Amino acid sequence: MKIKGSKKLYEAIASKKSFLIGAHVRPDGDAWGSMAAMARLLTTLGKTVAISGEREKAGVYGFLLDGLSFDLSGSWEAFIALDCGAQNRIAGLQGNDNLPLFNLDHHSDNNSFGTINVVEPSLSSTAELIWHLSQEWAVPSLPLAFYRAVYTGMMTDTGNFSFSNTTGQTLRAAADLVDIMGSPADLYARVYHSLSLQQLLIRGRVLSRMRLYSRGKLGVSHITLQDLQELGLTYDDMEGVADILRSVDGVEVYILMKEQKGSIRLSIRSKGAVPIRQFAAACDEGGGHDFAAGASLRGGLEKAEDMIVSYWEDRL
Ligand SMILES: [Mn+2]
Repeated sequence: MKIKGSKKLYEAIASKKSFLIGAHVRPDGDAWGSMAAMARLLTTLGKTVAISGEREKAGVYGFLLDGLSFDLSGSWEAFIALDCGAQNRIAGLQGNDNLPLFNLDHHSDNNSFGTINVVEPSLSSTAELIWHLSQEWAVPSLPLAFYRAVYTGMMTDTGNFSFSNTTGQTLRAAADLVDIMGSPADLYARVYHSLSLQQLLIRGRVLSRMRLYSRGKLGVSHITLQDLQELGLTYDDMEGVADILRSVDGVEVYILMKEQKGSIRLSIRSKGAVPIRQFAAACDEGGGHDFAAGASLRGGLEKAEDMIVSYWEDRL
């Protein structure tokens, strides 16, 4: 696949030696996978690279980062933002916002904030975008760790190749990756079968509190600050929790409300028939994809649930 803007990006990369790489706040599998893949690709091209991120928060994705630098000291010639729909979503840009900013993303609401923008909403993930770039640029001798990072990013953003953003192209890319790197079984196990007991228990609480509205088409549940305290978890341990609400027959839209101090953070998901991005935009702060988005609402859980239920009442 030919990526729009790829030649300009390649030339800009070729003309520079040192790069900082960052992704969105609360990085998910695609964000970590993309950062790791881009760092491996640039290193292979002979560049100096550091990841601007909190390595200790990588959780199950930590294995993708072995040997990569997080040392931000030194001078840098460009910042590469991955998987960020807007500039204010970039984590770790502070102090480096004077650098040329390369924006590589797949969010359809990306507002082209970069000096160079390579945004392809038809792709499943930013990792898939990096895969196509590596093919188009014919980067030789990429390490195994590059392919594993790309696969992990694609796997997590597509719900192990099951969500509506999974296309034939996604699967062909995944097939090419498996041909090169061998079985993806250990990547699946590392990501999906490596929960702590506490992470499993929080899923139990979320399931037991699930409520259905709109004739069973809307599923809502919540996590409180007290839950996190009792189980010794942080919001960084919450990735993927919302998706257990997907299992119920008839549910089209499901929303996990996460209590924060003074506001509620929402994970908003759709099974693929009903776009939810407009709902995210109707919240106090929100953005994302057609079928997966995040937002926040000021106030407490009860007020947030009222807003959610009344919004969807006539729309499902
Ligand atoms: Mn993504």
